[in-house]
Amino acid sequence: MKLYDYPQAPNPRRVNIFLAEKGIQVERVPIDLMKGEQLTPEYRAKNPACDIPMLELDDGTCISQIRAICRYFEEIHPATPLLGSTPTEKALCEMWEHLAFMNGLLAVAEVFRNTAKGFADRAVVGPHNYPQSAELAERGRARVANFFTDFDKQLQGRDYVAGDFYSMADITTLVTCDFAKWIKAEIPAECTRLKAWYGRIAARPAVQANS
Ligand SMILES: N[C@@H](CCC(=O)N[C@@H](CS)C(=O)NCC(=O)O)C(=O)O
Repeated sequence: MKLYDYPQAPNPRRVNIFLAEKGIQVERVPIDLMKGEQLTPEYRAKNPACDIPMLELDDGTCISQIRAICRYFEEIHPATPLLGSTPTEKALCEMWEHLAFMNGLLAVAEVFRNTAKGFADRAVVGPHNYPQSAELAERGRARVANFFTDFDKQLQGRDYVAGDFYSMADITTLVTCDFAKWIKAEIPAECTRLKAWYGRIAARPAVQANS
């Protein structure tokens, strides 16, 4: 199988950390987002969502969307579970990973893509072009600030985002905190739980290897 990758970008990094945690090696196919290689007819034919990462299985099946890709790897490599072990853990992991993506990573992206010069008509990832909006960028900043305080609160009395187990929810949250630096947003000093958690997760070898 092949993983279509652009390791500099935040979303592919989520899968790269996930795979490193599990010790899975996969052949990589580089797709240069700066050159627009995700929008070529060849790539579009494999992944109509025109995003990265994307996993192509040996039988030609193409799987995009990180939650789907990680689900696939969790099923074929269940050792070192990263999507939870019990029904409750699985649900909590999915819940908090989704919240980190929706309210964190997409909020940062809302600021970044609506302000960066190179994204003039590419404010939204995907096959369709959308213009930038200064109002969405401003709203995104407010959302990022709330993401930090909401996740700081979630970490009260918990070692990890979804509970007492390390999971994909931590990976997406950590990648979001790092992506926030692209818009010059840092974990606020008063978010002491989030800061302490960040220090522990960032020190993990799988994270260090994908930094
Ligand atoms: N919802 C997607 C997000 C993937 C995504 O947004 N990837 C970005 C890179 S961080 C991308 O492919 N961007 C292409 C573009 O900017 O046109 C997933 O879960 O896989």
